[in-house]
Amino acid sequence: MNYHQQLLERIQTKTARLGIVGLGYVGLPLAVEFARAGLRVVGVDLDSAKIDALQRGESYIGDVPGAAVKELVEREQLTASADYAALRGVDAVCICVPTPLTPQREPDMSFVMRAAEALGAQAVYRAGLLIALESTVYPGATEDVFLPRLQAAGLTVGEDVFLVFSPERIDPGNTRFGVRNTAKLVGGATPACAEAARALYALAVDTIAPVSSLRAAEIAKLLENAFRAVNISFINDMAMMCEKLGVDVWEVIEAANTKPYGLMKFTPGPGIGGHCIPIDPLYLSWKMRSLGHTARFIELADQVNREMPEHVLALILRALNEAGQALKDANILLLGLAYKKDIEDVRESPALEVLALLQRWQACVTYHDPHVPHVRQSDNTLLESVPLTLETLRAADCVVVLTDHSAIDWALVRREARLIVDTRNALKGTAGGARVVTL
Ligand code: SAJ
Repeated sequence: MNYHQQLLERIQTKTARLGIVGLGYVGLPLAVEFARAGLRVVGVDLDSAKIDALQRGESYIGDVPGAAVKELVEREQLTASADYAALRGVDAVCICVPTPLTPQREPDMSFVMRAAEALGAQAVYRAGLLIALESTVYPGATEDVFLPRLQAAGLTVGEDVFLVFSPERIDPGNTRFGVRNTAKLVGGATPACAEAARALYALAVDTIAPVSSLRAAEIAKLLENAFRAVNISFINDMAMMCEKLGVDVWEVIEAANTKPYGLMKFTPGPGIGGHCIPIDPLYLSWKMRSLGHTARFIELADQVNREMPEHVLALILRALNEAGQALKDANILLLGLAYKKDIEDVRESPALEVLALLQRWQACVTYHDPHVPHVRQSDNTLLESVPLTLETLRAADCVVVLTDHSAIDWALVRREARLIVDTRNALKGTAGGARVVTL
């Protein structure tokens, strides 16, 4: 029996041991789903706080129930370690580490490279292993990173080691789609690689969508997120055009959305946040520049989306000015710092950019976010979320809606605030004395 057949058999009999590198918002839901499916899963993360929490049977990811973690850890179906040596002897390893940008806004592959190095250093690369990269990368990255290391380990991809790219599609806060019911793209270095990965992922995901190559899978993921970034930038530009035309962009969007075909609804906002949409498309535009091609839509979308915090500042300045008030020393209450509704994540959140701009203009800024108890500021001080009360609303010269969390009492906000700049149309359907300026 060859390595490929042995691997397939171990997967199909669920005797395979699976390693997950990176136990964040991608890796932990994946680890839990595979462990629930009956595989023995060992998760590795360099953040010992995550490991300690998991070993206590606790979850630190909003979408992953603590009870599920507790049960799987108690049964030793799921184990966690900060040491890559724990991965020695696994039959498959899924790599779910961050792929952010450098300060120069170019791909930062350091997390993937460090993981690839550590797997080699701990002799995890061995005959019979399946490696699945899930982190969003530039086209060609999976080959660039892993082929040399596997060859150096004396392994031949497609014969005694198997390599695929299978992009994560986690949508934080999405209560309808999770790991199991979101189709999983799988692109293999060879057909045998893809077959092994399809067998593995079929244990945790209902629908597997095979593609012909590593690059096809890498680029499909970039298409998904560039599609969102470009369309969100377009609707942000529509908001700025409608403002100049004196028309409510939210009404125009709802009107256009009555068309039952040919339109996908996007909504304007204070910019785009998260660790994917603002970042992933730039992995593609960066690669294209190296090939002498300008990814014009991606680069323009990035420019428009990054202008939005300044545009929100201009709305606030103008609204206060019309009330005869300067921004300097004005009491500004921000509602929502998370990068999108009903989640606790503030990474890349445009709300943080709005906060920083207002502070630079010497406004007195406080915030309320029911999901974000505090944020660390650039000067390393902690800013705490204030309670949403009559006092905090009435004390504000301007309330700025940046995240339309469901848990916020928008009717109270509308009743008690004097002036509101609403970048999310969160006040739709409310009534009250406040003057409301929408994006
Ligand atoms: N946003 C808008 N207007 C919109 C939609 C989104 O301003 O019409 C903003 C959001 O407020 C947020 C940012 O864009 O700041 C990104 O939001 P998102 O809804 O794209 O969600 P993410 O980045 O958390 O997750 C996305 C996933 N979400 C959706 O497709 C709905 C999914 O595309 C990917 O699985 C994920 O990125 C990823 O990890 O790549």
